[in-house]
Amino acid sequence: KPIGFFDSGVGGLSVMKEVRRLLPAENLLYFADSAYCPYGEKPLEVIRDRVFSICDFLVDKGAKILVLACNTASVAVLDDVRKRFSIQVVGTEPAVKPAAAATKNGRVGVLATQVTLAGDRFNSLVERFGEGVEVCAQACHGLVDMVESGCWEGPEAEALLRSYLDPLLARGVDTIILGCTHYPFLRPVVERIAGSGVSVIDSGEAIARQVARVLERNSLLSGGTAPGGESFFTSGDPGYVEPVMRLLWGDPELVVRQEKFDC
Ligand code: DGN
Repeated sequence: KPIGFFDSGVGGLSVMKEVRRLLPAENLLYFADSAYCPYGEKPLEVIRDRVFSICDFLVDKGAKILVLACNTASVAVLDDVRKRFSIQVVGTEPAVKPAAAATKNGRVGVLATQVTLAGDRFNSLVERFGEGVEVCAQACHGLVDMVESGCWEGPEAEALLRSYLDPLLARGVDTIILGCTHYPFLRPVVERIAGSGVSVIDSGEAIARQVARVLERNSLLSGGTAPGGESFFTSGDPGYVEPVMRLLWGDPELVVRQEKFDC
């Protein structure tokens, strides 16, 4: 049985890559809700309906657990999804805890979507783990679209990222959290702009470890030794999504199938 992943678009592949690294024998299913991307500025009810329909689809395909590889969807509807589905659901959240442990000067910057930063879940993360730390949040309009369109380096990416990073760097942050699963694909540019004195942290590895723990606890780990396979789906146009996924996943043969459902 596969692990079901989804994101508003291609960003969740950054999480699925970490899971693939840690759990090579697992079968993986990925759904990119490209027709509705980005979620960052959508009303909560729309996000909830989309997430429910996608999770239904993944469960129908045999998913043994679900991974909401999207901070925005996790902030908005993780509790609702857990109530609705009987299988285990792993969510995503900005890496405030590791960043608070890593910072030396007590100043941390967070890049994420508007919805993620405005949610109670984010505030409670900062309250729980950010004691004594100044957390500077920066909503990054447009970064998701940029990654979706296959632009993750070059002058355009650099200029937009600079406009978000400069205010954080001016406040002296020594640690930057990539609080959206699309942003790890922009990491090289972020690191170049931020310079060597700044650490850049994302949640991918921690989520992969959490996925492994959940599988183990529920006796769901694949017992096989053969490498697992992957299947990819999108609600958008595969002609547009497939080339981007091929590059991000690193497989020129990867096939993306279209799966549409209204809600
Ligand atoms: N990858 C999603 C996240 O982690 O928040 C992006 C959400 C969006 O579509 N804006």
